[in-house]
Amino acid sequence: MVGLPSKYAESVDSVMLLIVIISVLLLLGVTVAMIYFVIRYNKKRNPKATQIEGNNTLEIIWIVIPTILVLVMFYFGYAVFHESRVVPKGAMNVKVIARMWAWEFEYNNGKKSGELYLPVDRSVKLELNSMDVNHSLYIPAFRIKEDVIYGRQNYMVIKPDKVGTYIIACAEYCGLRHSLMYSKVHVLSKKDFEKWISDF
Ligand SMILES: [Cu+2]
Repeated sequence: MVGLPSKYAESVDSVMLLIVIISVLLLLGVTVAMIYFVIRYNKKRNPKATQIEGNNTLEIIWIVIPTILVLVMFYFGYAVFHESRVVPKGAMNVKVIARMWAWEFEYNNGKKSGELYLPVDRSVKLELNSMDVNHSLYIPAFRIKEDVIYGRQNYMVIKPDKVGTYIIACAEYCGLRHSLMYSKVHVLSKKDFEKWISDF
């Protein structure tokens, strides 16, 4: 998982990979069992239907193993989700204002921008506000997405580890020009960010 712009994005991809692996194993298991039964119990080999009584061992196995699997998926999924809801101490605040159909980012010193500029290696709390309808702030490269609800403040945590430019999208249908509601996040070095934030 080289090339992702944050450790959080790597965690999300690891959980996704784990769930895909478990799903593929289950698919293979079910398919193999199905093919085996089709061949083993077809009319030629088994002309008279076999009467199957209960089998406790089998029933315990197919209750216990799937339960463990879903608990494992839940555990890792929740652990990573939880990380995204905790705002670290000393996080920088940026106010996000969504409206039909543009994003605006406002900094503590009053600077406003249509694109998001962030310093590398620093946790940022994005405070999500809507001026009109429901939107959703989606930054795919960082694997984060959060609803921006009118009349309610929501938040999102982002901590970029890599300098670069990434896409921001609105992921909640919000009207006619929703599909054009894009912006960018620019992750700058600390020095470049200081220069950018103090220049307005
Ligand atoms: Cu929108």
